[in-house]
Amino acid sequence: MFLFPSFLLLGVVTASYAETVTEGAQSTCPVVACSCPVLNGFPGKDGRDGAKGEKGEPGEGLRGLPGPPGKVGPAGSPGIPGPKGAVGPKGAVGPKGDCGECVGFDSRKIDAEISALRSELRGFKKWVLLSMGEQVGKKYFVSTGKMLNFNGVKALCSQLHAFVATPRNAEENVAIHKVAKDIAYLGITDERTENRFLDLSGNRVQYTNWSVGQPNDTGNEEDCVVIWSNGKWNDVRCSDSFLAVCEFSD
Ligand SMILES: [Ca+2]
Ligand SMILES: [Ca+2]
Repeated sequence: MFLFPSFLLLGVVTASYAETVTEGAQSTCPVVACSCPVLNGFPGKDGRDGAKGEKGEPGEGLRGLPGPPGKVGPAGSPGIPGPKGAVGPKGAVGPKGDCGECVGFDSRKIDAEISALRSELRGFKKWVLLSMGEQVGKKYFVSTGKMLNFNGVKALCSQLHAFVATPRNAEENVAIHKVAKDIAYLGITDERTENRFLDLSGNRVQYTNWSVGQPNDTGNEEDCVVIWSNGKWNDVRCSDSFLAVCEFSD
């Protein structure tokens, strides 16, 4: 019951289409060949990409202006140290500097302090000499308490920045006699020439206080001089040990 309208509709469409095709086909194909007209299908899918073409020739357009400089790149790593250079010539001697100025010290102040220390040391030395010895003028005679041979006495007094006690007059002889309190060496010898007595500076002695019968050079070997406890002198062997008495100057 519903098929009739459908066939009817199909017949109308077919007839209409046949007329359209017949009109267009008059100039393209015979009626017999196009007796069964069909509808064109939808376009197919895109084909695969073709092979890459060769690089083209450079264009002939105008070249653009150069761009601005780029930013400075990061610093590179240090290179390998170069070889050591040759020693250069010696420089000229510089000007003489003022030590006081270059190290910030006042040389005048230092000199003043040294002078003050020397004065203080002299005072201390004088106090010691007065406490331990006998003073005659600017001389001080001090017993060391050491019993030594003559060379030992000379060395000891030298270490004390003094000389072996050598009386130049009766007053000094008394002073040495007081401080010695024992047989003590004097700074007098005749080692160089027998019976010619000299002090340790090589000067012939002017004052003497020999005991009776002295000097007698016993055994021809007495070339040094001692002062006895009575203040008298005797020549003795220099290798014997006696008290060391030194004299200091103020
Ligand atoms: Ca002698
Ligand atoms: Ca003698």
